[in-house]
Amino acid sequence: MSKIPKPNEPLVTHIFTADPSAHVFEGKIYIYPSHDLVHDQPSNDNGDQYAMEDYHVLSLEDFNSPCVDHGQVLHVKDVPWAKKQMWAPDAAYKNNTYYLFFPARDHDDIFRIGVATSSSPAGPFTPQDHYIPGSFSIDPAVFIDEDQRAYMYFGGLWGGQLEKWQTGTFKPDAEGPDKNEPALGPMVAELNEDMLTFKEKPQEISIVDEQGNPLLSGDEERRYFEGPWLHKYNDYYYLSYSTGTTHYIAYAISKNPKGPFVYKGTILKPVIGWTTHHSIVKFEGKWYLFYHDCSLSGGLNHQRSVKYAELRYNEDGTIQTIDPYQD
Ligand code: FUB
Repeated sequence: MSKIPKPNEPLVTHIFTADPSAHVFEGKIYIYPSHDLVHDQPSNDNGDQYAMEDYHVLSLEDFNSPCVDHGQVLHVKDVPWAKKQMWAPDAAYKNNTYYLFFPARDHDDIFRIGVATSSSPAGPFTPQDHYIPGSFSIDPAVFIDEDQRAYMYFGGLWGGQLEKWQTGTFKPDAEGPDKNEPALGPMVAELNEDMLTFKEKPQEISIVDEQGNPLLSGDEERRYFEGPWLHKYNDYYYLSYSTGTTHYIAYAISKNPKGPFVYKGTILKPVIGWTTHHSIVKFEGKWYLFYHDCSLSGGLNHQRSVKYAELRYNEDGTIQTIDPYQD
């Protein structure tokens, strides 16, 4: 049990947590983060420093209550197909079941996305024997629309291997598009009713500017890098994501859950640390951003802490940019 977390302060301080996916389940806020470990792995663009092995679930009764750590809910040693690097997870509820979606490297060192199930939002979760057939790369985010159709958004560059799948098969030496070519977008696939398999082949999402031109690979302030999240506000789908090398959480909107999405702006300014990763959730009539930074660890990129801030919309549906060190 920790003290009552204030905005822009770590939700918990007894462990390092990152990549928060927040949802309201059973009237409470449940947060599904990565669990960062203290270790001496080398730091590189391949992400070897993110050597996570398990997941914990956190919850908040509301924003006036301490954050509860429900303990370890899944470990890599219990996932038959996974070898290492339990990266950013997400969760969803359907069929009277809670689903935990998570990426990890398989025994060939290729990132795949798996599923584990539970009867409780707090876990523990029982993994499927195999990863989702046809899944690849990292950072699953599952959105269930008002019509109950479920979509998985996923994909991340560099350590997340997205650029290695441009031909539809894994090419270990493939690089991203040239600076003047359209940037790679995140992937989306509708899930079957069972929530364990894709209903269709994943397709790439296009993110365009106000003129309808695709964002270019060299447009690092705006183009997609990793960490997609999807929420709906006033009948628009909002796709938000990390720009990676420029460290923003940016967003784009569409009338269709598969896009194309029109770039709109920045939700979160750069945080302390290299990665930035977020989720957006509505609770008791207000909207909240969950994110992480490395302030507690003194800037160690692989030791991050989950925080929250209130998120506000303007009248025209645009989102006010959050400065996590000033608001
Ligand atoms: O936590 C490992 C990776 O770092 C995540 O999958 C990315 O989104 C980035 O936050």
